[in-house]
Amino acid sequence: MRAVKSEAMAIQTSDPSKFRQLRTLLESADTEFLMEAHNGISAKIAEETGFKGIWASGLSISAALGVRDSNEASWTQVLEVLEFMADATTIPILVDGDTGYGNFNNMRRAVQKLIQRGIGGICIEDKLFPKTNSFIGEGQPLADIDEFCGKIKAGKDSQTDADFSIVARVEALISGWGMEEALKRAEAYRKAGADAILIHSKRNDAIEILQFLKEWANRAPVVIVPTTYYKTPTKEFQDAKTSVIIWANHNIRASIAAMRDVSARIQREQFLGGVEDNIATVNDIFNLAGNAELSQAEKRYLPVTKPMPRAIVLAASRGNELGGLTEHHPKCMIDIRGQPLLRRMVSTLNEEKIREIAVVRGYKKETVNLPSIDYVDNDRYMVTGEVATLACAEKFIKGDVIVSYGDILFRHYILPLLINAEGDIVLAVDALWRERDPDPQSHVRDLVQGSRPFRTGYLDDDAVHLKGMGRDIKADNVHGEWIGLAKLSAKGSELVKAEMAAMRADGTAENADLTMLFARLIKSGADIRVLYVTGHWLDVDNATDLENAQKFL
Ligand code: SPV
Ligand code: MG
Repeated sequence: MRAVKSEAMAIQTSDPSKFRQLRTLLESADTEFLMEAHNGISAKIAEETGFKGIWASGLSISAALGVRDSNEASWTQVLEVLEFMADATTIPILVDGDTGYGNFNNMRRAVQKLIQRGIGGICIEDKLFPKTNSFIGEGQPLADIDEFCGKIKAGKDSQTDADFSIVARVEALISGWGMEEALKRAEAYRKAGADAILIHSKRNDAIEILQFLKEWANRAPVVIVPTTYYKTPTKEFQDAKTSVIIWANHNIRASIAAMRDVSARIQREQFLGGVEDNIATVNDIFNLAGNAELSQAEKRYLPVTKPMPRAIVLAASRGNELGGLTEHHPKCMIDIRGQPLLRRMVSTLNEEKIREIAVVRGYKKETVNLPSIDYVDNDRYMVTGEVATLACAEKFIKGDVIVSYGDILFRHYILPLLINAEGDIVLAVDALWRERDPDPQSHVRDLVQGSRPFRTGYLDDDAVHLKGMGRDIKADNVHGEWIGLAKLSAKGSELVKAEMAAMRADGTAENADLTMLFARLIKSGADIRVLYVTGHWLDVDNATDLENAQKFL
């Protein structure tokens, strides 16, 4: 069976085990290839490209960490990187274990830790700790053969999975000791239990590697690293029965070149336009990171949260009674202690996590320009009424919606009460309307008759239904004043749109105010609920209101 991606987890699981997969590559009759990677993302890219295995290069991991390939990164730091690489992929990793991080005892512990993290195998080289990269200097001292064989044996004896591989890397050619020494060491390491021999060369041709392969005659799998003899066609190594070829540092070198290019260009141009088409998109990163799986998991495991309503704010009218104060902007933009009225409204909505806000503008619309809001315009605001203004926002009347006048201020607690109130259409109604102004005729007021008046005390929790609305309610029947704030459920939104369509059809939509809309809805059988509040709001119609608004805050 091929490696499988676990559906439920971002961490990848594999079948067969990664240990078996690596061993199969080493023992395969064909020449196989390992691609260098040095962190989670490069490992993912190696797998995505189609490689069957990864070389966790010491040089590359060190470079990616910004340190030298001289055991400057501790072995546990390397282990951390390997853990990310292994979690991110389903293909096996052969880790460049340098000299085994110490003596036989350090090697034993390293092997156990690598197995715990699902690393397929380790390659150790016969040099001294701290190691030096093979391409630096001449005549690097080699490990004592017996000491190195002991290390291989200790590793093999301590592995808890029979398929874990130990590759013994012969540095005799690198250090200038020649072919005899290389073959002698390779044979000793094979006898000590190594699962494969890595023969390394720093020549820029493959002469000594091909000679080694010939004389070795397939006694154990051979791994090569053609970094310096890259011009030799791969076919020559395949014909010589190379087991595994490691492309040892090409991802780190590619990324260094790419990062240099893009950094230099941005630095030079102080502009991103020049590089955008040459770099991976942010979405590409999300895809590589497996964000799709996380969205699926969120659906499975996170509690379902009710989407917050959107809001429609009606702010088309000038506010004539305010005279000169609304000469240059409508009243929703009047400054109330340092902030336009509309901005205070938007903050109140935002505090209740309402983010989708549509404002219908009219008078001096260009001055209504707060950010992060959808605007629609009623350009006929001079000759139309509230229903026509609301109709301009028709595309936003769907799902749960809060409809608000743009000239009101209210205490924050009112909004959550309204959002959570039961009913498809709910109006926030001030039961203390008389205290605001005892004369119902003093200015235009949206008076309300409920199925019962407001009651103080604990028992005011049975539903109140709207019975009448508008100026023709008899004074004795008035139970409150609509504060200009309503909630519609998804069904309520549909009812409102249907009633507005009916009003358009019979020619009443143009000049109607919202009280007429609600009055018609109850006449046609809709259940409109009343949520009583007790003061704690005001609207801004005239200079006195404005004065009260300054005090209200
Ligand atoms: C590595 O990639 O770190 C290696 C191979 O050990 S080399 O750099 O060629 O020594
Ligand atoms: Mg190395």
